[in-house]
Amino acid sequence: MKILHTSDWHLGQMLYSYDRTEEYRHFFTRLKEILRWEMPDAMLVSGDIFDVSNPSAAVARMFKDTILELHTLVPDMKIIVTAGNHDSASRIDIDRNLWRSSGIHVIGGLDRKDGTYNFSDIIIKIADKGYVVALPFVNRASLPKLKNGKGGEEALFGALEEKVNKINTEGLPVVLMAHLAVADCDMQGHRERPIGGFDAVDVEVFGSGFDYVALGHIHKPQCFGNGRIAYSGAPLAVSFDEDFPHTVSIVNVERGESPEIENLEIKPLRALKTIPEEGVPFKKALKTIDKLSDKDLSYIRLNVCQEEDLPVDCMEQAVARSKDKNCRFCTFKFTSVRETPAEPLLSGLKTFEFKEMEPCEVAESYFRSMGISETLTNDYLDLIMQIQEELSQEDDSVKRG
Ligand SMILES: [Mn+2]
Repeated sequence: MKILHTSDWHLGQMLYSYDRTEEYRHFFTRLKEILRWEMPDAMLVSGDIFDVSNPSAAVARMFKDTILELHTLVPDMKIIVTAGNHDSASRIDIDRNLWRSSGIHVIGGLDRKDGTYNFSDIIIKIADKGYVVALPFVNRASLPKLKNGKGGEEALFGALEEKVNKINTEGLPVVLMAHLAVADCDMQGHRERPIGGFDAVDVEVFGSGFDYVALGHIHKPQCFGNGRIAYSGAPLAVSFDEDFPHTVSIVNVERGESPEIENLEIKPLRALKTIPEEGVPFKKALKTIDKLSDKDLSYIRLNVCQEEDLPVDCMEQAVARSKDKNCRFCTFKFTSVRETPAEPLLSGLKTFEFKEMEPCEVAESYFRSMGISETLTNDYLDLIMQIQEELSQEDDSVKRG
C-alpha cells in the first residue's frame, strides 16, 4: 500500500498578522503535482488541519474546496483527515457524514458512549490494499488510566489493534494515524508556541501490530523504530525556529516489513529567515534588509545582540526600511552576547525567601542574569516602582470606595 502522509497544515495561520493564503495555495499546487505523479492509494492528514479551532469561513471553504479538488484529481485515492489539538473535534465532525457520502473521511473526535469506544467509523479499508486506523487527537486526561500507572494510550492502541486484526483476515498492511508527541522527539521550533497536552508517549505503547504509524503534532520530519513510527512534519514553517526543510512523505507499507519512506521537500513561497546569522547591533541589522533582493519574498526576523538598548521606534524603523522590498518584516531575535548568564537566576532560593522578595528585587535578579547593563537596569527598576506606586494608589482609592 502506498500512502502520502502529511500533517499540521495549520490553515489560516497569520504570521505576525500577515495573511498566508497564497502560501497555502502554493503548497496545494505542489501537493497536486506530487499526487498526480505518485498516485498513492491513500492520502493521510494527521491532525492540525486548521491553526485555530474556529477558522474563518474563507479558510474553512479553502479546505473543503481543496479536498474536493484532490478527490477529483485522484478519484481512486482514499482521503483521510483527522483533527489535531488545534482543531475543534465537534466542529470538524459537523461534516463527517457529508464527507463520507463522497467517499472521503474527515474525523473530528473519537466516539465514546458509556465508557466504550466506537471504532467502526475510524477503521477504513483502502481498496484491496490495506487498512488505516484514523485516530484523531485524543485528550490524554480523558483516557482511562491503566492499573500499572501507565497512560491509557497503550490500552487504546491495543484495543484498536485487536479490532483491526479481527477484520483483517487477508493479512493486509495496517496503518495507524495519531496526533501526539513521542518521547525524545526533536521538538525544534515548538518552544515558541504553546502546545496542548504536551506530555509525550513512549514508542513502545504503539505495540508491534501496526506496519506504519503516521504521526502528526511535531513539525520536524523524523522517524523511530526503523521508520515504522514517523512524523511527516508540517508542509509550511509556522515559526522562525522551524529552521529545517518542510516535507510530505510518500510511504510504501507492506505487512510485517519496515516501511520505505521518501520525504519530499515543499519549497516555501516565502521562507522564514533570521538575518544576519549572528546577532549584530541594531543599525547594522537594519542594513541587512537593504541587501535583500527585490525578488526575495521572505518573512524577516532581524538578529540583534542583546546588550544593546533598542530605540523605542525600532519596529517602525524596520518596517520603513523594508517598505520598498517584497520581504515581510516580522520581529527581532535578541541574541545574548554572553554564553552563560552573568548571574544564575534566583539560584538556591527557598520558596519562603522568594515570597518575601519585592517585585523590584525579582526583576533586578532577572536583569542581572540576562547581563543587562547597570544603567538600563536602573531605568527599568524606576519604571517598575512607578507602576507599583500607581497600582497601590488605585488600590487605596478602591478601598476608600
Ligand atoms: Mn501542529
